[in-house]
Amino acid sequence: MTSDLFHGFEPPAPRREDMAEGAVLLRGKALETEDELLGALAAIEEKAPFRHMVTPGGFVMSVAMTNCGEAGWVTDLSGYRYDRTDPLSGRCWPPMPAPFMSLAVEAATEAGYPDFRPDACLINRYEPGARLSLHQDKNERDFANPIVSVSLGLPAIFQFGGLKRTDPVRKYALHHGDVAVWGGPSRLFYHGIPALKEGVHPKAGAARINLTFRGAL
Ligand code: MD6
Ligand code: FE
Repeated sequence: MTSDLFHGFEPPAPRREDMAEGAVLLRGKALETEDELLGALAAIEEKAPFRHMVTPGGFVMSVAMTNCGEAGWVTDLSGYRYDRTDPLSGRCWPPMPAPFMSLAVEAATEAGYPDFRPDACLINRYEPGARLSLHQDKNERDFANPIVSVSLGLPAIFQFGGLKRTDPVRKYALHHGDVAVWGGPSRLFYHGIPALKEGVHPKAGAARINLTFRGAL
């Protein structure tokens, strides 16, 4: 008989989960630096506020976005692309804060991508009801770079499929502090986030924040 059973403890959740070849989930990886991350985010928002961008098809996105780093991901009626300037201000995006960069490099290294140095960070803010339909991340120049994705605030379901839109999807609950890294054979897998549930997070309020680090240029 194990003492765990005797005391009725749950076994600890695994810290590392493989989602697919090349794709791993590092549970709680961002918790150590959550306050630095959220503080740096507040400073970014002052210079480059969250905004609802328009897709090339003319739909307003339910997810609000901003960026930091040398380049930022933008969409408007003319298409999706990376741009060195914020179209709202006409100025450069705020630089990537040191705690963002260290977390991205550490997580990528743990996941088997030690050479990753992101030049762009797309920041997504979901309020209850906001969603991101199944898509591939394919506006980056070099798919040899993985993507590092940090979840903060309210939990969400992450749908992770395959190379074809119609491939079956697996679902992962992403919580505050979880970091997903994917690249290699799964770099172009379809993924999405169904409508965020209502809630309030003690550190982030009624929202989920997702930081995705990319090698864009
Ligand atoms: C999100 N993430 O988690 C949306 N893309 O809010 C993405 O679309 C994403 O998490 C590429 C790699 C990781 C991601
Ligand atoms: Fe994506």
